[in-house]
Amino acid sequence: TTDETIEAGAVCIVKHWLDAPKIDENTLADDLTRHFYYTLGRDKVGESHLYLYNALALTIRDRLVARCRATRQHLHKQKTRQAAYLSLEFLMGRALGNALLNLDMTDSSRAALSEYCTSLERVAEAEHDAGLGNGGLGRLAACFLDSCASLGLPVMGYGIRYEYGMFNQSIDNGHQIEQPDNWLREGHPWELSAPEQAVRIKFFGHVEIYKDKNGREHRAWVGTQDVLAVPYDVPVPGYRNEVVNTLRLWKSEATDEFDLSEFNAGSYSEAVARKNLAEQITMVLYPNDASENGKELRLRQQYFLSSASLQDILRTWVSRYGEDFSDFAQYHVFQLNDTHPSIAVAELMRLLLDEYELDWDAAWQITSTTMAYTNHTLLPEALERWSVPLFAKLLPRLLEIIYEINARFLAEVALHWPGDHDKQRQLSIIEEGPVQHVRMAYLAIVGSFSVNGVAALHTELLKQGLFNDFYQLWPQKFNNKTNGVTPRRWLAHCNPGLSQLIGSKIGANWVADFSQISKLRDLAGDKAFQQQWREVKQANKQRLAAFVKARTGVEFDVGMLFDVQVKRIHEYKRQLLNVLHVIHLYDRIVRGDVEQFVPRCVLFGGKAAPGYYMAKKIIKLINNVADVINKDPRCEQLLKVAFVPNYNVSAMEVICPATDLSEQISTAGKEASGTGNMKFMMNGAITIGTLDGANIEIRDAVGAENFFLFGAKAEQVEEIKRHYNPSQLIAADEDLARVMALLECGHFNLFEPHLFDDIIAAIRSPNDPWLVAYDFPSYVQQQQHAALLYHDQDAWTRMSILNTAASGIFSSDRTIQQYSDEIWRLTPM
Ligand code: B1H
Repeated sequence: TTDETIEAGAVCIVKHWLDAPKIDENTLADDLTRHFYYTLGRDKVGESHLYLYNALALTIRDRLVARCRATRQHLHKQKTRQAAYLSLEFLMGRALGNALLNLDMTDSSRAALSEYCTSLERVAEAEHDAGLGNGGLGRLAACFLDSCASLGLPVMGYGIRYEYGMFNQSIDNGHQIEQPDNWLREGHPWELSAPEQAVRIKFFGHVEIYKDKNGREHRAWVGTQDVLAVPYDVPVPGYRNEVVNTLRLWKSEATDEFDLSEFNAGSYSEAVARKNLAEQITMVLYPNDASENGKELRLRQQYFLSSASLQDILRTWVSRYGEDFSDFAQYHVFQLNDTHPSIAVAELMRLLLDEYELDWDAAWQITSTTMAYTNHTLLPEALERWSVPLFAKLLPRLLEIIYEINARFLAEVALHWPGDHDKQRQLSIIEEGPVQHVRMAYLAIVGSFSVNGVAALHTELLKQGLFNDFYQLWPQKFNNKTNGVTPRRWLAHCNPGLSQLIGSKIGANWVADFSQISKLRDLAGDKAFQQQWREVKQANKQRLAAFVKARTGVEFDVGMLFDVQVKRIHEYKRQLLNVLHVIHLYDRIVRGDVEQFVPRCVLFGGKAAPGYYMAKKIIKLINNVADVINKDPRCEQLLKVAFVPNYNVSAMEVICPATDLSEQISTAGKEASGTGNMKFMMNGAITIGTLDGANIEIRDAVGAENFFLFGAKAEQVEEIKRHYNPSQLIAADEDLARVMALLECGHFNLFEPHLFDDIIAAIRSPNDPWLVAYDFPSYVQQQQHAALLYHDQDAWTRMSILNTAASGIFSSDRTIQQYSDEIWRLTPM
């Protein structure tokens, strides 16, 4: 037999298999058993839910693979414009429940599992969260992928397959302890690796100039130390539409060649060390939310992701259309999730110039019409700057290209502001100083056709403040895309009780078309419906109480108001303000001021960046305050406080359905958008919040009377800071004075003197950027207002229903539709 006949035979077999798929609803139970017995080689059912989980995941993956192939083939049939979402973070959480929901296979899976005498819930618990992100930015990327697939948009996610995701947090004596998150240890059944599609990534080396036979000058980046990027594909199912998109995660590996030379020279350990160096790149996620730390390895991660993803896309293009890039920009768009992958601007130039030999103008035309940049923060400490010496060492060719981009850009600046040398210095991509730095946000703006913020206020502040000069230069680039969250995971999946109730009233189409949720508005005053709504909330509170009890030992009483703040611990998010209010409630109880006191359970959760001293102190304070309160018999029926360790996506799935009051209390102008605020709103929590980020749009949507507003406004903040005197404010407010007195006498650190001195000093500092003392009185007042309203259960329930009903615009489907219409210009498949 010749190779050809073998191949023909194989094609025939594959075709036969594809034409008559043997996997469908009816074979699910059989496939589960097959994977359990054969793929995984198990026979004892009782031993571990992990194997059943893996067997079910593989069974579902089979079905995803089939649809993924069909989606790819559909795209291959005609030349289709597509987007790539480039992100250092994809905070996916668990995949099983979401896949079952989107494929409508929950019931059949439940039935299949019943033969093994276990519940789907128990099995699903065995899955590790894919915690490849820090917080909002990473989770946004995950919600976006769900929406892209559900809207049938050709969008591929590109990220890093970190060996270790966001660290696991435990609490020891009130202190945060970080443990590595070895999430792949027990396997990751969802991914499929494609080692044959690995690409080479260059680092270090130097640039050589040479002339070709026509006398044209070329640059070659040589003497590099190369690393392989190996793709692992994770399927992303759309909601009941047969579409399955792909999230491609890159893992770094050593190339083979240097192993050999060193190995043969007898330096076995050097060979291994090089391998380790290569594999280091994708070893661990940097755990800093909204602050950069300037580590070389992080820049390597950024370049590794950007280069691998662009090479992947260019290679596919060349294999289909040859090296003609004239209409490339018509078919491709790259969305940069913050500046983290913004080196892609220079890398696309390099690939087009050096690898495919386009001239500068052609390459720039393509780059600057395919790149789009999303900004996620105004905080100066989060704006990425890389030192030029580091760049020169690690990525010499890219630095050259950045200098050239900058030179041409500064010429444009000179034309726009003739003779204004300050402008050129201010806008330069290269920041001058003792050491030069590359301003990554400026590179991203200059190289992109679109620059967007993530909430209306945030975009306004970008245009009027941080990026004002760029806005004057290119007003048409700037646009807003208010964030959203997927209603599949954040309502349909995590709150089955409420979903069912909603479905019984307005039908099930809201899951695919979340604008329909507004139909609930007409039911907000319906007493019978209110009663059912409360019963669902009560059951969810029971579930959360059990969760809190299991993780902290604290017993929440479901009759009390559940007041929740879960998010990364950061001074600007002001968990501290919340603790001060808790101390105030405690003080009221102790001094007997309990008339009209509404009993509350206050829940905190969130991780502090390991190097963030104040954030860790705040965690310790929350825990100490909780200890004192929970042990005091006077508080027993009135106040409970818990800090739930290891807050993550799966924890939020239990927390947000059970929350009554959602704490969104950042200093105005500091939280770009927030997305937890939207998850709580969807699940019928009422927000107590400042006019910050998307809170403003939440309040506009639900009506001022259904939102507890307090605090300084963004435009007042600078003026307040000018003559800020917190000690005076403390003296003038009796409640705050008493709270500070309790803190300052060491009531919450009796055996650890001075423990909270830094926190006290921060609150009392005239330079406190977060204005904790300033906002305290109005915060307490709104908390009291909320408590009184909670007394009137009918009024509260009505507000709760109205919040869910008004949450339609906070679906990430709406956000993605806008990205698609206004930036990507994609056609649904
Ligand atoms: C947000 C970040 C972020 N903004 C640097 N910026 C990081 C910055 O690892 N790093 O270096 C990681 C994350 N994250 C958040 O994005 C905003 O604070 C939220 O307000 C916003 O809702 C979210 C999504 O847009």
